[in-house]
Amino acid sequence: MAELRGALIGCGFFAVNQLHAWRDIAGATIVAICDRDPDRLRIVGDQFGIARRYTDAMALFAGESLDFVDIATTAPSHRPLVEMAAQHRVPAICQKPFAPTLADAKAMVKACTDAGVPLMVHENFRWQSPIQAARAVLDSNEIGTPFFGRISFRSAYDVFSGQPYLATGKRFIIEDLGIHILDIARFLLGDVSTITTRTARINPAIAGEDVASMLMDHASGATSVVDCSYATKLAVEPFPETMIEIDGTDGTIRLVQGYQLTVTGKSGTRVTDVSPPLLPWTSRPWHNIQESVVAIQQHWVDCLAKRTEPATSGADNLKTFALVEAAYAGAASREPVQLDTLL
Ligand code: NAD
Ligand code: 89Y
Repeated sequence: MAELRGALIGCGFFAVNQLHAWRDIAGATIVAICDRDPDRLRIVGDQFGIARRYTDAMALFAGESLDFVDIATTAPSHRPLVEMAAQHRVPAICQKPFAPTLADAKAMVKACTDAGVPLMVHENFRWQSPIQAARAVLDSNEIGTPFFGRISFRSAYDVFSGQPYLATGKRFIIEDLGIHILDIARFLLGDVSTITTRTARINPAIAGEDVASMLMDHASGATSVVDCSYATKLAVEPFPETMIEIDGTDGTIRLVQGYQLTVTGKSGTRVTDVSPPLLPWTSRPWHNIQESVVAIQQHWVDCLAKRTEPATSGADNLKTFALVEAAYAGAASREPVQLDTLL
């Protein structure tokens, strides 16, 4: 297959990882970049040797012949940019959170479906190698049928210095980080029917909630607890590790700090180091997230080649995004929220 020609819109903090990852992926090249901030455009264009640069996305679509666009801006611009891609019949990847509201996300899925173009949300946490290792254990049936899960992310890492907008939004941890952890819960235990949520703001310097505890019923009958915090000071800072406990009819999975995976099942107990690899351009502690960027972008290229739907397609991500909306609604009402009322 000929090399795919892609463009990246949004050359900020996280986009640098996406551009490094594109360099590692065979079959696709980023031929043009766009950012409305000329300084970011220059810095990133020079760093990655990309000469074709635009400050306006309309001009990018008009000026380039593209096989896909990779949208790495923050949520407020996602809907207009995805709709622009659909208008130009260009397949699109959109960073999480998919959109500011579920209504926007649904409109974006419809625009791409109507235009007949693939849409994938860059929901990368499920692509982290430790999470994939846990999924592989479930697929092997070693622990039987899961009936309980706890997916946990607790940290006090300063995410605000790299991403200052996280301190100012009315919504914080569920929309920014919890979305990944909720997606991992769906990935491991299946779709969710009901969610009950409690939130708190511990850090007085931020506008949104930095603690969220969620209890979920899965359609399979399993129960899960998803708990997230950016107010948890630990002896050894675990950022950005997600811890996992799954109990099944024949055994258990435990993914603990330090990327140690313990599986007790039909063939006894096995402890494995599932640390993510340190790639030449990645650095600790972000390497876990950075490596998953390569995996999800490779998945996109594979799906375009095979004309198959990406695992985290726009349509799939509506179910993760609905959990975010349901969590905020349930935190406000202190009542359980049924997901089928939103989807
Ligand atoms: P950022 O503010 O550093 O960068 C965004 C860039 O987009 C800025 O340079 C801005 O000028 C540009 N931009 C915004 N609107 C634009 C438009 N309409 N046209 C052209 N350029 C535009 O933000 P960031 O921290 O890089 O985050 C970007 C997205 O990545 C967010 O949605 C964030 O949640 C997500 N993110 C994902 C992960 C992950 O692991 N998946 C990690 C961090 C951030
Ligand atoms: O924006 C967030 C994300 O997607 O992963 C971690 C993060 O950078 C901070 O919470």
